Amino acid sequence: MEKRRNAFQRHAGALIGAICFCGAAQACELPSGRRLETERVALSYRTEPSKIVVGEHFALELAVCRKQKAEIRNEINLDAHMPEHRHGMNYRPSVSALGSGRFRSEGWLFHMPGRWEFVFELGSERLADSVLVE
Ligand SMILES: [Cu+2]
Repeated sequence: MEKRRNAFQRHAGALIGAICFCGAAQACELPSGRRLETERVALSYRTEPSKIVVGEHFALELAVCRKQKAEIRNEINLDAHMPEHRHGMNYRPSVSALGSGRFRSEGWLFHMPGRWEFVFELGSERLADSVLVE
């Protein structure tokens, strides 16, 4: 565990191990929010408050579901960065698993206006979503 934490230290992200994303692979019913998917997983997320304000903390509600039976390592890593500026956040959000593929992540803060990209890594699956913060 300690070793793994070190491997992720360069990311200003949140990592949590040993999580079951969902029970069986099934039709992915997810709560409303922004929906992202790959061939193997789908997720929806929303921020709290829904409008991200520069320099103010926000939280993230995330729901994840497997579309296939494929093995997915039970790890989740959440991060955000500004691709044009090549920097990430100055804060490291925490993640807690709420069960049934639901997660709550707190401690997010975008310190500059512009284009930010959320990056959600679920095992080897990587999903990204771009948002404009004014
Ligand atoms: Cu920037």
